[in-house]
Amino acid sequence: MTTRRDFLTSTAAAAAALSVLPGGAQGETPVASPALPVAPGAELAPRPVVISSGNGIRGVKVAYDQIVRGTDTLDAIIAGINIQELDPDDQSVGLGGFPNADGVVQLDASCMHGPTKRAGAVGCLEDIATPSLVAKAVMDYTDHIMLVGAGAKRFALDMGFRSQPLLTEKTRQDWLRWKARLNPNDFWLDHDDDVKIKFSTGTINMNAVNAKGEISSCTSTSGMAWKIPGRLGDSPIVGAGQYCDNEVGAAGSTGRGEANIKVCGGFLTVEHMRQGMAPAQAVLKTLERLVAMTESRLLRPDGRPNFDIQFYAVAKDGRYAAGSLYEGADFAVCDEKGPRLETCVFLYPRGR
Ligand code: SD4
Repeated sequence: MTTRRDFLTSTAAAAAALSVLPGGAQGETPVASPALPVAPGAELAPRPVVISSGNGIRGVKVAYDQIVRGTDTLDAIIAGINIQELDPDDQSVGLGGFPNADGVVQLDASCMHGPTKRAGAVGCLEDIATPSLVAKAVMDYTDHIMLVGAGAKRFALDMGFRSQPLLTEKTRQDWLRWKARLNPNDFWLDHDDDVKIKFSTGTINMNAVNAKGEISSCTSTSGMAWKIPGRLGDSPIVGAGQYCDNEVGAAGSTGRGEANIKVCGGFLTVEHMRQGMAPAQAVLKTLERLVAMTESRLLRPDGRPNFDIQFYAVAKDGRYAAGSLYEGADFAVCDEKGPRLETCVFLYPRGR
């Protein structure tokens, strides 16, 4: 049993252990004890709650509604993620996702189901629009956790998934432009235009906790545009792209996967919550570690990373937050107040 005195002591210790908390995270109270399923004061955080990267604004509502009707948290968030995977206009995931340097769309996804402590993942999956569902099929129907490449595709076909071309006409045109602009001295003529290739939000991560405190997480992506064929990002890596522990919470990431992999950011964020940090503090602590692990070639003259990355976290008691290296990122939430975008806490203000 944790007494009130224990709680106050551990809270003070956790607060003291934290360095400066930029980005408006100061207001949050650290959780009392990792052993407590529901922290004191958590009655302010309603459950169920679903959070995701900003591009999941439609998906969090679908997932929330399903969870309220009794659907399992993992099935519900995958239904939310499927919306982006099947949307040809979202060029960061599934159908219409940016291809690799060869013009081939290779998709990554992973998921974790808190109540049963199971996980599944696929990497470099071609021709199947919903890698999140294939990752769940790996979890449901095999004794493995991760399948990649040709084996992942064969597995998906065996499981009844439909093979389809994933490169849309728009994405193919963007790829041709990228190729043509690569080298002014090659035999590809630059297109006679200055169309900017627009990078969309990039990847979807979604996490949910239901009224009973059951938690799940899932991440799906087409990865970095123009990547070297065969490249795996953080999204399919359990512990990096997403992680879920039913006793503590879930966390996931979007942004530069190479940076996340080195800090196992999904796992690390959940571990921060286990140590007593509130979600906002947990994501900021992970971002601080990530900056400390950034190699010098990726640092700007002011010492800050020349890329951005986000972490999303939900605690078992329903509190949630998302954090970004730089100010200005949004994330999507749905609870009893309905779907909305909220602002990420951050390490660095824009323009400073
Ligand atoms: C990756 N984390 O493959 C993904 C990409 C991403 O915004 O999130 N882009 O590295």
